[in-house]
Amino acid sequence: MNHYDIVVVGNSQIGKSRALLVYQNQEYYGYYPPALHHNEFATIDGEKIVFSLQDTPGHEDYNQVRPLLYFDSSLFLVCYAVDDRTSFNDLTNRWIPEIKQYLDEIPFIIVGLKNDLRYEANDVDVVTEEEACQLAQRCGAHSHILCSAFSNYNINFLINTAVRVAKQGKPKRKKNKCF
Ligand SMILES: Nc1nc2c(ncn2[C@@H]2O[C@H](COP(=O)(O)OP(=O)(O)O)[C@@H](O)[C@H]2O)c(=O)[nH]1
Ligand SMILES: [Mg+2]
Repeated sequence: MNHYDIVVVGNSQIGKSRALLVYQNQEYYGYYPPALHHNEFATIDGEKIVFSLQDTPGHEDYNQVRPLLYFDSSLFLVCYAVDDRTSFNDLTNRWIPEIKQYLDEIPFIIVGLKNDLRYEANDVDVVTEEEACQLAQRCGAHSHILCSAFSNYNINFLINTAVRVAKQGKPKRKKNKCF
């Protein structure tokens, strides 16, 4: 069975882990272990595949070790939170250069997390969909997807899209390959 690794990156506290928790358990509240690596099975266009979701710690303390989690990546979800402009600016300053430095040819999707806060935060300089789409086009991302773990909006769509895009690339390894 072909195997695809999907790696989630972005600043700390933007909702990466919560989004993965909601995808796996369909629940927002609950314990989520840091930097989880979780295998999932799916059938896409009649083909059975296995894919893994790799969470990563965004904090700068982990700059040296985080790239170890990029090994064998098939696709990156490069995330920001819509109510956190610093996290959006850091896509350009930090995250896109980092993934391109390690793996230039790997596809990536720009992901706007906490989209529920777009409608709540009056005094916050929210990131508009238009500017995020422009960034996605400019930097060669596959697409830009908005979602919210809190309201379970687009979470399944995000992961399903990620798996399909990853599958369009080459499979990274076979299940039974031995090292
Ligand atoms: N309003 C809202 N808050 C969220 C959402 N996702 C996560 N959070 C909150 O944001 C904080 C950081 O979430 P976490 O998933 O740990 O962020 P990570 O550091 O990027 O993994 C927590 O307090 C979450 O409850 C969301 O979709 N909407
Ligand atoms: Mg986390």
